[in-house]
Amino acid sequence: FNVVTFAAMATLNFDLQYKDNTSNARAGEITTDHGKIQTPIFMPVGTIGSVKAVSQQQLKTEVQAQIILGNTYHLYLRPGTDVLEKAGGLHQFNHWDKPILTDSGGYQVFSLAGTRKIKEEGVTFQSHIDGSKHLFTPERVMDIQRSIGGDIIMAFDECPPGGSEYSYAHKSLQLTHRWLDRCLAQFNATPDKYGYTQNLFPIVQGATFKDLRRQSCEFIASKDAPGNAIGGLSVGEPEPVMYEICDWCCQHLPQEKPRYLMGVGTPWNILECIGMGVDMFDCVMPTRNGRNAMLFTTNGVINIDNKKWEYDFSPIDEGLPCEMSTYYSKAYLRHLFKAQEILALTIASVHNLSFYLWLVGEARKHIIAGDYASWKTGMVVKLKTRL
Ligand code: PRF
Repeated sequence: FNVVTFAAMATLNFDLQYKDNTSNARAGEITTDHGKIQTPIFMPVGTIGSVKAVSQQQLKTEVQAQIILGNTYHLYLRPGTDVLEKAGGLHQFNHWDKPILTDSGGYQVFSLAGTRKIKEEGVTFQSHIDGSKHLFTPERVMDIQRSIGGDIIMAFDECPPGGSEYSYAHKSLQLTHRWLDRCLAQFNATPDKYGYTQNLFPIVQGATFKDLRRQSCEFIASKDAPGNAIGGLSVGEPEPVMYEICDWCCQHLPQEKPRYLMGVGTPWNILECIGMGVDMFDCVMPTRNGRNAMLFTTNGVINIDNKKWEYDFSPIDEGLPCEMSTYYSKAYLRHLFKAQEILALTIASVHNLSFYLWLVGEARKHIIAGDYASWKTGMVVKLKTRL
């Protein structure tokens, strides 16, 4: 049997099941070799192959995650591709048997690494762990993501900083497009390593400039990839600009392919962008902010550190189908944070992720019911409330 035919047969499928009449929201189903994903979906971030403070068991039974993220940059630096290959890929290594998506490192190199230099060939950077020097090229990043074995892997892009000028954004976009062609060539020249199909998503860039964004959407659409991502947003631009560019990109990306908005965002950001036609989201916010005592609930935002909760023995959030959110009280979780008990980090992370997964599940229900726009308007107000 021939690997190329097998790969072609099991390429990710996107079944666009419902379109909302009152907005551009869609509900669909992505099928990968590690199972199905119902969209719109939120993907918990598991940077180093672990969603911080949360076990795989909790991700499945409490959070009800359908797909998690890993990061090429981190996994390459530690444990390294040799360990991952000998384990049989990340799914075997961390025992997550549902879909995995890996980001390419094209963002982490810029946001985390020390001194870095961008050239035509790729990016040289210094590890944030030990200062050692490395080179990421589009080819190398494809090879690393082949070794990690994510079901969805991302093209190597440059994400220009928020507020970039037109001339820089334009040059950067052309480089990202040349890198995409090199990613595709390398990806197509290398077989799947572990017997299931990997899918490469290209990334739209172009900063806050509509003509560049349109150019990028058209270039990327011409590659006919199984899905497309929108990068370079939520990097410091004003929120209305983020919404305008996201909406613009959705209008210029293919209807029949999943659209992934990278690294966004707050619960209300997610609801607004679902309304524009985004299908997939990831963000560190529920876990990172959770570890900082910020809770997102069905009634609004809570800072659980606040004295206000000292005697509040009501559940963290009664509105969620998550045991941790309904079983433990606000006063107890506040106490755990005050005492710097490590369980606090787990409860807050599991709760926040459950909330995010609940939110996209509710969005899906309302898209199917055909009343997404009116539901969203009320929900956004409620979720933004500071309790
Ligand atoms: N590119 C990649 N990953 C990302 C981004 C990007 O632009 C963003 C921007 N919000 C988050 N993660 N490769």
